[in-house]
Amino acid sequence: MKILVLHGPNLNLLGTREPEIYGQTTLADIDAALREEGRALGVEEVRCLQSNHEGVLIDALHEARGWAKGVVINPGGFTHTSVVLRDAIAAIGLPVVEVHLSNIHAREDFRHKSITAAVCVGIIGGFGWRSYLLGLRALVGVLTSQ
Ligand code: CA2
Repeated sequence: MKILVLHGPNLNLLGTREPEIYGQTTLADIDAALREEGRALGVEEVRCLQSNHEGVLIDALHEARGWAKGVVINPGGFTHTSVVLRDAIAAIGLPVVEVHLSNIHAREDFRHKSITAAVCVGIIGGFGWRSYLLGLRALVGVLTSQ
């Protein structure tokens, strides 16, 4: 079982700005923790990609059909804006878990709506970097019970 992890725009800045909201953990730390968690769960590969570009994220979702069993995605700000990302998630036919570092419902009104959530198998948010690990665990649970 191989899993794709996608990080959306600005998440490359993690650990360097706004630590009061997003914590001090860097994206490299999160990717390392995900790979370790994947090993513990018996996942063959956890492949991580960050992009600030909608099209790159969509291409990665399309390509995942050829090699991955499922996807963990933090769409970043695209969560609240991107119909095209939602369409790509819906189109690929793979289980996708949406994760957020922050609790989007406890923040500004414009973050309360996720355009992408309805086409994901589930969403996890508010647990900082641990949201990703919880998302990976949930995805593996879904895949092993299928
Ligand atoms: O809580 C999350 O994971 C978000 O997806 C993060 C997005 C935000 O737009 C969503 O509403 C919720 C923002 C990611 C930006 O990350 C930064 C990290 C460090 C410094 C600045 C931005």
